[in-house]
Amino acid sequence: MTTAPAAGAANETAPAELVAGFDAVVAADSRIEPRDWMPDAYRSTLIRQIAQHAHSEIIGMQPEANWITRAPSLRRKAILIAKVQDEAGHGLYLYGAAETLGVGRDDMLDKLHSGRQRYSSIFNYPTLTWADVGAIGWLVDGAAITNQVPLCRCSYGPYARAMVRVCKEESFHQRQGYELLHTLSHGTKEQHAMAQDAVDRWWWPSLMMFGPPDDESAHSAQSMAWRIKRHSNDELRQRFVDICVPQAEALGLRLPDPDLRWNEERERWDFGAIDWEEFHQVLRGNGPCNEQRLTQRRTAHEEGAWVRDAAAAYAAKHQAKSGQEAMAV
Ligand code: FAQ
Repeated sequence: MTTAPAAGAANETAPAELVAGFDAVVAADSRIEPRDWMPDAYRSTLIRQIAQHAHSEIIGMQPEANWITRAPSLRRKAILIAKVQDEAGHGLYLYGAAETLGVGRDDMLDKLHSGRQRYSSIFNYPTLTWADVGAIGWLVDGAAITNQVPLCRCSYGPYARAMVRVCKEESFHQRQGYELLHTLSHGTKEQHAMAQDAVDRWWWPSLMMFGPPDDESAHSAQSMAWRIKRHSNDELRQRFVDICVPQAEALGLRLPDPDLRWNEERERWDFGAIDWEEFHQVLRGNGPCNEQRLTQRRTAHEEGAWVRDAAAAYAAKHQAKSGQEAMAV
């Protein structure tokens, strides 16, 4: 295909053959690659979603990192450090994927820090006890996998390929959370109560991770037509509930929803109403930890300036040296 215009360039008047070529690649379930022509709106939708996803990964390090120094054993501490480090890696793959669309990392971080780009609502809740680390692994990583496995077939190549590796790692994260909760649930009475309390607090926010209901989802229809998203928000939410109910039973924990019932006709679990007002409040910046998360992120960025400067100086020195060597050959 032909070379892409600069990001954001108006291309509403693009020649019909470019549009037809793009449509044919999407319809054939093939991949659009960075140098291919694509509609401006497709590009900006991807930048919005991938940047939001990348931001979620790095902000998502905070609630769990809160427990690294207090993990109950060396084994648990090593696992948690590895997991938090994985989330940083996911952020890097995703920022890299977004950069292929012509947007700079500094620009994305600037938009995160100034509230012009979002991160997932889920990371605005506090981790009050050690069991929250298990609930995040089981429920938050579980929801993330349910949402992200279909993204491995997203029509944009770099995003789809990043998702393959991310999903493998998330699946390990989910299992460690499940195992942690299983241990607590089958431990002392106090440990069981702590696990139940964590599940009580994380269940509903996890269901909100899938986004607003389909009839209020501004972007779903277009994103599905472009095969960025493969399933609607409600479809994935339902899939997640169906996976979690038997797992909760195996864990010996209760999901905090009195309306949870098996529906013979649908062969799916019916579940209670989600408090969408709470979701909108969190998106507006009024969740329990929004301010804390962004303040900590901005501080980390400012305090890390010397690392970025040192890396840039090293890269420039290295480049100058390899330039001199090339001249000498
Ligand atoms: N939080 O029209 P839709 C993880 C916004 S990674 C905040 O339905 P769309 C790993 C949405 O941006 C978790 N905002 O939007 C981990 C839009 O805003 P706008 C992150 C939300 O894009 C685990 C508006 O609402 N995963 O957890 C949320 O078609 C453990 C209308 O919504 C991803 O980002 C929300 N929950 O569907 C890390 C996956 N939901 O621009 C550490 C990729 C919606 O109109 C520890 N993203 N909004 O102002 C997606 O699949 C999609 O973007 C959705 C939303 C499904 C999240």
